[in-house]
Amino acid sequence: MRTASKTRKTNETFIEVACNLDDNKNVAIETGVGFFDHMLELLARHGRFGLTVKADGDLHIDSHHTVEDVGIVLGQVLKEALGDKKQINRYGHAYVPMDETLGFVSLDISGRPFLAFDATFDNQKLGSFDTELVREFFQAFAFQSGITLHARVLYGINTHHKIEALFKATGRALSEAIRVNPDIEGVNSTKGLIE
Ligand SMILES: [Mn+2]
Repeated sequence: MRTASKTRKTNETFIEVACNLDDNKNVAIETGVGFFDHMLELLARHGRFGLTVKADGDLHIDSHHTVEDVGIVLGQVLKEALGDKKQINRYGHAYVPMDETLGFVSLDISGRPFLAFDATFDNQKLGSFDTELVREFFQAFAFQSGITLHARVLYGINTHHKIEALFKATGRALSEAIRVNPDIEGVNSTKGLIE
């Protein structure tokens, strides 16, 4: 089983993340930020991997440190669980419609972190979640996991729909990319190594 877990403590947050890429039964998210819990649960469910996240952050300030630090630790845990990346598809892509909104994500588990992010949100807050943190989360996640991540809202109106479409699309793209494919010999790169 491809599993990993990590605990990270700073003066701003205490984060515990565990994932299991080969068993999706256990998904439990508790960050203290309701909308963010909703998004992480969608990410795991559509990614078809097990994920537990516990975060105790400085929410009396705002949700910034908590959301960013969960992105950091989640990226690190995913990278560790993927191990030598042998036989994984490596690439994943997904369009996700959400009523009037259409989201798109294309990613490569490349070892070359990059974020291309193209989305704007009219609503600055959803509950206690600041919508500008969506980009911060994806940035932290892509850079710590070593994933080349392109995320875009093609069109839409409702902020909740737009963000939800991006998280679902990321989950679905990850589900494809992390999947072991018996047709692939070794690492899916002519280089023979993905770091
Ligand atoms: Mn929703």
